[in-house]
Amino acid sequence: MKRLVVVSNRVADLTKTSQSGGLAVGLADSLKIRGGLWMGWDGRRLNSDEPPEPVVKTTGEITQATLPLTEDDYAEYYLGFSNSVLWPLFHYRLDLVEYRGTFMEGYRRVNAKFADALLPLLRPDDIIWVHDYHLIPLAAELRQRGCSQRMGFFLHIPFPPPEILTAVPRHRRLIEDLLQFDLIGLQTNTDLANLHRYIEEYLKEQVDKDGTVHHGQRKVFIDSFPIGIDVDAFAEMAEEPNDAVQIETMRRAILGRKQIIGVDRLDYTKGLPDRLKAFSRLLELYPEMRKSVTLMQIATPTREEVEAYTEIRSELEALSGQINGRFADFNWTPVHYIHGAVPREALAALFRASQVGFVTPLRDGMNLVAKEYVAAQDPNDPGVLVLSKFAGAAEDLHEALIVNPYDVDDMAKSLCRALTMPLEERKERQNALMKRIRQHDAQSWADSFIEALENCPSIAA
Ligand code: ADQ
Repeated sequence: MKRLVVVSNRVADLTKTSQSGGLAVGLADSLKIRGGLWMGWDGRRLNSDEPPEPVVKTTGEITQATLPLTEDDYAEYYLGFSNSVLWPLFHYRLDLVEYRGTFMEGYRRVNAKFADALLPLLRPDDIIWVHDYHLIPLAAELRQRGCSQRMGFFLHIPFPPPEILTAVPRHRRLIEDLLQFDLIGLQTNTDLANLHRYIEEYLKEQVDKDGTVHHGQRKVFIDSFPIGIDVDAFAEMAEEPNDAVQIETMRRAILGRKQIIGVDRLDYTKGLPDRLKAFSRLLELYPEMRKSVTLMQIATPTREEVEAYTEIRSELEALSGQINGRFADFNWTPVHYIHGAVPREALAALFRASQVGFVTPLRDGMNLVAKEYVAAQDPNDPGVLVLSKFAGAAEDLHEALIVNPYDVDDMAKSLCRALTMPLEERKERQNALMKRIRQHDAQSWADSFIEALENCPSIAA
């Protein structure tokens, strides 16, 4: 069995997979079984320009190699090209792209650094799995240094239509670099169609029916691998009594109130302002709902140094203040807004205690919160998932109430339908959704990607 080498911007703590998302959960077992190396940035920012020495630490079968970035790397590669160019652009938000020439240089420089640091740690028959938009040029950098190992790439975020992608300066080089991988994995069929179209229309190369691209002398295989969660682990967590959540749930039950829950990183792609507006519209359109429902929105701050992120924070705080100012009375606060992270155990219990999971990204690669909400439900009295049609998860989770996250009235009406849905219909939808999230869980995601990577024709062949 070949050793698995994983490279991503940050390295997850594999001793705490219960605290982590789909990536760490999916990879932990594969790394343990095959033995593995995981490399990424250690989160430090140094002033020096000296080539960074990776810190290598082995625990059991798994070795972690982490390296620091310089302040310039952080500004140009991380905040710059990755999060002010690729992130907004790949989420179809051309209006939020902030491009500077130095960003591209920094992006390439850090990918070259990663390649230099990884090279001495590689063995000839390793298989290498690279994650996400920060590291698109990594295979090209490694190939330039003589690596012929099999390399796969998985994009966690959407792949945009070519009309949007071509707004990135030097987009052709970016995609040609991407095609230095042997296997490219995307979340959904929509992403797949977008990449196929770019290859056919802009590179004038053919994509075979089975997803193979003949790029020069090389064969590159492209497919979708929808990521999932560890369903049983999350469901078990949700069943565990969580004191703080239980007390609050009992209090609501006595008052006959229902709860709608939203949980997200505080990101402009998650559709948070319109989500709050939809809740406000619900209270306007259906006055009988007043005092009988609350919206709990938990939002964890991220990337606060990027300007677009500070704006979303102020906008949300203002909106929740306005809704509460307009509708609250002395014993009912309609919006409960929590700015911060919540432990996963509490999150699972909160999902179970909420009658509606409200997940309305404007665009999302997959969205694991939608799947976590489903996994957490009580099968005898399940809640209802209201899900944006622009989340990757909507391609599969048909039994959710699918909404347009730009249409506040549509969302308000779906909220009302979810809150009043009869038990039988809720159970039927929940059953079907559970089957779907089990079919594409974290482990099957990792296994199917690794199997496809192992089956790629090797470069030497
Ligand atoms: P994210 O954009 O981070 O991931 P998502 O898939 O929803 O989005 O995963 C977020 C994870 O963080 C979930 O496990 C969630 O429970 C947790 N989380 C979010 N807010 C939290 C909070 N306030 N407190 C505690 N935990 C919180 C990217 C892509 C997604 C893709 C994933 C995986 O943007 O589209 O689904 O990678 O590929």
